[in-house]
Amino acid sequence: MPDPLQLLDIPSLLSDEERAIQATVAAFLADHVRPHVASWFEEGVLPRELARELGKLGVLGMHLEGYGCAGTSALAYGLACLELEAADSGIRSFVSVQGSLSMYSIRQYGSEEQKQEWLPRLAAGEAIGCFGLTEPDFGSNPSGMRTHAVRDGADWVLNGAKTWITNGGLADVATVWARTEEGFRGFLVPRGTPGFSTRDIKNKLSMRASVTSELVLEDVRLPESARLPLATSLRAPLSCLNEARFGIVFGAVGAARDSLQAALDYAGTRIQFDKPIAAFQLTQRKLASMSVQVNTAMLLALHLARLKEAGTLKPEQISVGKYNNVETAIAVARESRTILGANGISSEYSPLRHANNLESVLTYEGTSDIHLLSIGHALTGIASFR
Ligand code: TGC
Ligand code: FAD
Repeated sequence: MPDPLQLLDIPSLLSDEERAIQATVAAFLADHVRPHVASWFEEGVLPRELARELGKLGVLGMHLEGYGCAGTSALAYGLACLELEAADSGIRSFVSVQGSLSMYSIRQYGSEEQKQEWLPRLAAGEAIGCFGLTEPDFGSNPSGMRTHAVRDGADWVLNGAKTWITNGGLADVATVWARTEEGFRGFLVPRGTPGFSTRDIKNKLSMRASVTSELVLEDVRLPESARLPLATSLRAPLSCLNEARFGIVFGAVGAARDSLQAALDYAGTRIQFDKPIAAFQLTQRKLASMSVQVNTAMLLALHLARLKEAGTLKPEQISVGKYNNVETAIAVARESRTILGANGISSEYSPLRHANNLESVLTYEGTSDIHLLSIGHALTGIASFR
């Protein structure tokens, strides 16, 4: 079956280098992830060894400059996210959190010593990072966070709890956001620091090939050198979210493309009433409508990547992409699953796994409601979050 994105000849809009990076990531996933990911999803695991393999592939912090990072274009990073999420949202989420939240927070707001200590190991997948912003009582509204850090002589003492933290139970270093008397600040908390513990969240019906955890901080004592020196307000963590949300704009296209591809393959071979079901007009209507949605979502992603490369991409434009592409992807995944009939509920086929994962993607990195409010704010000049 042809790549559904060939319908509008979208690959012709990419450079040779961008196409080569996308193909390399897709080939890695075909060998190392796709054969196993349905069982990882069923078992609710993500093998830690995958981190080093992704490090060797060069996708961890690939859009960052220096310190062992590849320094690729924003579009190349987006295309990698697309392929990663076409395999499973959990794999893209691992890479997003490592590169765009953990590494980006250190690259952008860290000291030279912090960058030297962590970035090369995180880029190689020798160390794993996580990013703790959400708390049990403060998700969409991180400005209410209770986790706090208090100066004690030359040290800081942190208390509080974070929840729903991707990679939390795997992480060697956590970027933890806390309120202080001086404003919001970020801290690097290494695994093993006394008073710092993690507990994995089980029984997820979505994003199962991903580790999601609580972080608990009980009188965690850290030196001043553990604070991210350039992070001086909530603007710092929110700017990290822009990076991860950008990757999701592309990742969602990957989950949708893979779902459509599964439906196209199935419809071409499944015979009912003596014909392949692809021959029925109602099936073709579904396939055609889904391919329009996947291709237009991809054009939006490409446009945002070009704005990012030009240095003009605004948060509300990322909101347009995150909102539209995730809502589109979940609709496509659900529609694809209907074409597969009973087989559509089996883990042998990807669409329902994608749809289940996308329930998390709809919620994290700003719910669809929050992104609509960001767009509304940009249109009207009136913030209506609170
Ligand atoms: P507000 O007063 O609007 O903003 C505080 C300061 O931050 C600035 N700012 C931004 N800066 C850069 N990028 C953005 N997207 C920004 N949004 C706001 C703002 O200009 C201000 O700066 P300054 O200098 O004036 O102080 O803050 P607010 O409290 O009213 O909240 C605004 C709101 C609701 C949009 C924000 O809180 C929000 O985005 N909430 C959603 C929370 C969220 O997305 N959490 C995600 C946690 S991480 C995660 O989910 C990882 S999932 C795994 C994966 O990625 O794969
Ligand atoms: P709430 O904020 O309680 O929202 C509940 C509902 O109310 C939603 O429908 C929301 O849209 C709506 N709502 C809230 N405020 C408004 C408003 N002003 N107007 C209209 N509607 C509103 N967080 C991290 O910090 N790091 C991570 O690595 C991370 N990984 C995650 C991984 C997974 C699998 C999941 C599911 C979540 C993860 N999160 C992470 C948390 C995620 O960012 C939050 O779940 C998200 O920000 C929403 O917060 P909440 O779940 O508390 O929902």
